Amino acid sequence: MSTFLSLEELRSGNRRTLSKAITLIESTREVDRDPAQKLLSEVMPHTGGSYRIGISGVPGVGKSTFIESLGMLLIARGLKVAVLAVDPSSPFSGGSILGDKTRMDKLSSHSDAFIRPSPTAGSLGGVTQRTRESILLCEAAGYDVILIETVGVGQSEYEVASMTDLFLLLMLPGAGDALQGIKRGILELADVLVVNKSDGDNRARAELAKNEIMQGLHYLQPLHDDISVDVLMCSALNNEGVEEVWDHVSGILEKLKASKRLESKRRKQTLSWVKSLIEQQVLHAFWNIGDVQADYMKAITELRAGKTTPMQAVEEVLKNK
Ligand SMILES: Nc1nc2c(ncn2[C@@H]2O[C@H](COP(=O)(O)OP(=O)(O)OP(=O)(O)O)[C@@H](O)[C@H]2O)c(=O)[nH]1
Ligand SMILES: [Mg+2]
Repeated sequence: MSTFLSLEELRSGNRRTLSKAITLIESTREVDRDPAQKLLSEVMPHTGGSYRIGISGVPGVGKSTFIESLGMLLIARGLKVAVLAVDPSSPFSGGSILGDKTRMDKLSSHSDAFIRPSPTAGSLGGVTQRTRESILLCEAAGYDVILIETVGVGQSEYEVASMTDLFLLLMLPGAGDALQGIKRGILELADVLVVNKSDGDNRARAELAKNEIMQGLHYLQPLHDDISVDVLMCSALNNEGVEEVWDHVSGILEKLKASKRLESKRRKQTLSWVKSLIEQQVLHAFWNIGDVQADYMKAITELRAGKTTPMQAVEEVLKNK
């Protein structure tokens, strides 16, 4: 597969080449492993030039609609936009991309945009791992802004926040509804909060949500002394307030960049990525040691039969490894 992929072609911005490159790094085939690693090493000097933005929120809050609206705005400003979706819960590849394509109608057919669905759950090393590498490929291909959509229901937020420069959380109108379903920890990840669907009959309810969220934020320690976490309102559907959201977001990003905080944030992210890669490989290697799987099944069977304790079962599996 790699014979079709040259760094020059990728750098020239060919979208098909970028697609193929992502397919290569997502591949679980052993033969693709080395070419994928080689390609990633080659692109490294050409990465880091984009703004990486995580966009999250409960299902149906309007993430895809927001990305369509923001994406078209960015393109109008002369930027190239890549959209990556992370949905670890998706049982098959691109579970929601059919819906997304219709929500991102204009964006998906624009030559300055690139949209990629979530990798197949069960990819080696996990979905978010592949997304981190896809970001690098998109940067090498010349994309200026990379938007990463993730469903706001679990672990994926933490992982997306750990690979982006800024995390934007979309919220629903209505007091009580606003914080519903959002775990406190996820609120803490947000650099910017936006109440979407602030249109028509929802306007008053959006104000309520905004106030409630601001009160919730009151108890949180801000991430930076000089950058407050603000709550904005928009209607992604009607294209209202999205420009203000971008001005706010880009203001924060420019501030982080000018003060070198962006650089140090990314450096820390890379270090913890390396650490988690090592941990993953060690785990992978462990489960593939000769008798480990058989010993595990045996220990579990004995545990179920009440013949052993959990600690003894662990010892049995780890013995002589
Ligand atoms: N009134 C109104 N409806 C909106 C707005 N944004 C999105 N919607 C609608 O909300 C529904 C869900 O929008 P999506 O953009 O698919 O939401 P999502 O968060 O991407 O959903 P998942 O990908 O399924 O998690 C659609 O019917 C949209 O038309 C908005 O600003 N105002
Ligand atoms: Mg969506």
